[in-house]
Amino acid sequence: MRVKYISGPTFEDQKPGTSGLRKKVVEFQQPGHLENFVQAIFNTIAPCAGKTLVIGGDGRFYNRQAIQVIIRMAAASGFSRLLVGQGGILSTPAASCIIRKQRACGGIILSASHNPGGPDGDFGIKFNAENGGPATEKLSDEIYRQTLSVDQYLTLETKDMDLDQQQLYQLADTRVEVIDPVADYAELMALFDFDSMAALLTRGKFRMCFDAMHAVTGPYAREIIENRLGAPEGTVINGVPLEDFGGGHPDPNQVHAHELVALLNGDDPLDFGAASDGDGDRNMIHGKGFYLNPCDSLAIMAANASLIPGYARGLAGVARSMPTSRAADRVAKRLQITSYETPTGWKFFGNLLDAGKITLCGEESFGTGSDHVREKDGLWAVLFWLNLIAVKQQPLCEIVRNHWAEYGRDYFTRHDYEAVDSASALQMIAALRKRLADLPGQEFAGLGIESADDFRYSEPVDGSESTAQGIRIYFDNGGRLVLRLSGTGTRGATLRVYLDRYQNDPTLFGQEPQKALAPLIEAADQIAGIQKYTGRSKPDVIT
Ligand code: VG1
Ligand code: CO
Repeated sequence: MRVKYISGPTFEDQKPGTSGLRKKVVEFQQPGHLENFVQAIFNTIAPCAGKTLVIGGDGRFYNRQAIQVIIRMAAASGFSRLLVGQGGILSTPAASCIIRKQRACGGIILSASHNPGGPDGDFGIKFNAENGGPATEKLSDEIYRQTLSVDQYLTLETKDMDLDQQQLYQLADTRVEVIDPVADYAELMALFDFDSMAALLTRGKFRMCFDAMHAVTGPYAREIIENRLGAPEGTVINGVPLEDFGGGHPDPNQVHAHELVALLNGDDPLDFGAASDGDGDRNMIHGKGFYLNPCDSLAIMAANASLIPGYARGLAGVARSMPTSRAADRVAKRLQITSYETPTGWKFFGNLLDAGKITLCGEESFGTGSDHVREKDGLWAVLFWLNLIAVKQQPLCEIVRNHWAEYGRDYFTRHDYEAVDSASALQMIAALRKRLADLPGQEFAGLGIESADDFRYSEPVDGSESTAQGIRIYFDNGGRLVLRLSGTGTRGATLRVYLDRYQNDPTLFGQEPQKALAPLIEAADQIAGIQKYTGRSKPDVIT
């Protein structure tokens, strides 16, 4: 088999965002586009000879074609071993687990996560390093630099492989192993108390549903929740990964996971429901008629971690992304452990986890995880909650209300304005940035501003600096407003407005978050001119 050197066009639009490179499928289908990015990864981590690489994706449209391209290129670059998920499937947390367990030098994960799929939808590619975690800022920058200078890529002339059977192939000097995508991951979940959870799920009283949204988590959830824990067949719905996610949008929030939300709120509501996203790293969790905010979820996990076998020794520390509410900080304080505030994106947790500074971490965007892998992990979060419910013998809403009674409640909401005009969005942020120094002391919608800044982060482990990570405005009522532009969208700009406020008056714990945060929401518009710049009277998605 001969290695071919193919000269391709150069691409200047391959700067990774919050989580890898995401673009419309048609952009990835341009000749040489995918190849350019993959070659840039290989050039960055060269030499490839003797190394193991993990490859898999969320099963969306173009996943299979892309994997064939990557296998050929990886063999041409001389990797000694490729581990490819059967059917091209690997959830993001499972890929992280396999990279670590199989001592790979890293992995290529094909996913645009919660972005819509199909021929007109989005595709994505990200590189995870040998710790199993997303490429750090430094590594991403290096890959980007390489994308600008790749003038040829290496490949082999060979036909497509059958990825649907678990088998071994030899491709030039490379051994290609088509592996069970679920096995290693399912084994890792032994950090939970399966006996108590199985008792909960098979007693017949507790009824739950897991909505895989026709994305990657179906096979994982079926194996663990139905086969290993014994939940009735049918507990996992939309469990077959489809190229177009069944026409749905695999973003587990109250808007897109409406099928699940209905099951938790109807006449005969279930006790527990959860959904995951395209690549299986997010989780949305509901109790009976009760929505669990992801910020609260992280805090409650931290407060109760010692009840879970895998975390019985306690926590080294916790971390949350900056826009996530400060509920977890209150728990950390009481546990006398450090709470870190990082920029948005899982890549900022990797060093802290590797250095043993934190055990749990999370983001408001339905992401929670721990040091068991180096990615956020949707199904892990669901199992964590099932384990808690099983050992506490309390319904989810009671666990949450008891937590508020103990720590107070951090009301939180995020308003997304999607696909707005990029120039206007950038202008809005720039204008606000200019006024930051003048804001303290001013009053908006009856709320006084105490401080305002543009979040910058000094990485405690490698000392790297990340600037302009989101505008933070703190109010005298304990409220906070954060504004930033999304780094995962592919159409125009997406403005994210995060609002949170601490409440310690128990008589006010039962409010609807949009009501509790109404003055802040009004102040946000007055301060930033959201309606004026976006031309929208209300957000597209509220979480
Ligand atoms: C969003 C979320 C962020 C998350 C990222 C990747 O990024 O806000 O918290 O880490 O998606 O999640 P942005 O830049 O659009 O706000 V996933 O599930 O797409 O890998
Ligand atoms: Co995801």
